[in-house]
Amino acid sequence: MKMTFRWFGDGFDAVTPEQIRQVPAVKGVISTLYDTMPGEVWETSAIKALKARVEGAGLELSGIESVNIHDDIKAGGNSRELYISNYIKTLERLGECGIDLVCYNFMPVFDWTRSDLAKPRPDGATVLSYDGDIIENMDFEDMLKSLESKRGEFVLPGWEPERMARNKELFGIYKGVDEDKLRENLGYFLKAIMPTCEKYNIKMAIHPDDPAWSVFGLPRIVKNKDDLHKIAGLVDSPCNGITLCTGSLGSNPDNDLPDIIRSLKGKIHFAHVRNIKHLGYRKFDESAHLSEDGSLDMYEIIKAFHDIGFNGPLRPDHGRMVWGEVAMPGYGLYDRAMGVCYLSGILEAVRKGKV
Ligand code: CS2
Ligand code: MN
Repeated sequence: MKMTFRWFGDGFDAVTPEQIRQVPAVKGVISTLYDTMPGEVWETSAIKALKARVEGAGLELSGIESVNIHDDIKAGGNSRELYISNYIKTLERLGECGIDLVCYNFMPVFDWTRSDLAKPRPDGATVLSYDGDIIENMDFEDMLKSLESKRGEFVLPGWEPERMARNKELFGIYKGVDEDKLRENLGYFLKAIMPTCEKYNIKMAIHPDDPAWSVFGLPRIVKNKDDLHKIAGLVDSPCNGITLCTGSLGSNPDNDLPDIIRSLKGKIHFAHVRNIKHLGYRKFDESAHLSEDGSLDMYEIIKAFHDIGFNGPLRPDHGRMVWGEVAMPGYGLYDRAMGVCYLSGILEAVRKGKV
């Protein structure tokens, strides 16, 4: 397992690669070209500049999160061939630059959903939080307004204002797309890109839906063990794999994470490790990474990754906002750095215990 840290790039992230370099154990960053829109072909010069920036700070660019997928590919719209060929061009350029991991998601319209981006906890930290009663009684426009009022100067991943302005049109293209259709469209996309991925040895790692159930009536196909195995079976290629995100899958207490991890031996290319605290049916707060602060057993999770021989990049995922830090919701430096130290401690113990 290689410890990494997500970085959104200069101008988008309050954290710098130089700061990340000082977090013990971190060898690389997971980054993206945050100013590209889904469907766009990435410029080689921009990929090279990103790599040089990261390497200049003494880190490696360990993977891309995310190359986002155009909604026409997900919904199977008329322009999907164009956007698939654009995606392939981006993969070729990434491959030429030596990138071997791409994380993506297949959530229609938007990325992760929360009802609160800064819920105070008793210790004064603020966290991302989800309350199904609030979300289910909101319409999508209210959701956008609430996010807008709390995101500060930061653009949330997967919630680009330019795209969200077209949300009615985006919701429209998913009419008639149920889970089976969405999965079929994912299979179509994966079959088209796999030859390129295999040529450059780029491991594609699909990120689970967050939360692990349907929101705003949209279909979702990356929610549980069964879904993940169906996806692994869509295309038989070593490049078709999973981002195992404990916080996303763990939003549903029925998901037994160590069991899911063990069952996906060889298919996990990337790990997001964070904890959440279940508060009731479809209600949770994000917590510190520490097992006792949340509902997930981080020791058993790290042990499962170790036992299946997982050797890809792992990163802490969302952290709390502590010590007055101002940063992208979920992506401050301090709590994620604490998460790295804690996870590294578990890993050292598991490795030395040789169990
Ligand atoms: C991330 C996701 O912040 C997060 O929850 O794990 O935004 C993830 O980057 C995307 O879903 C992957 O495309
Ligand atoms: Mn994640």
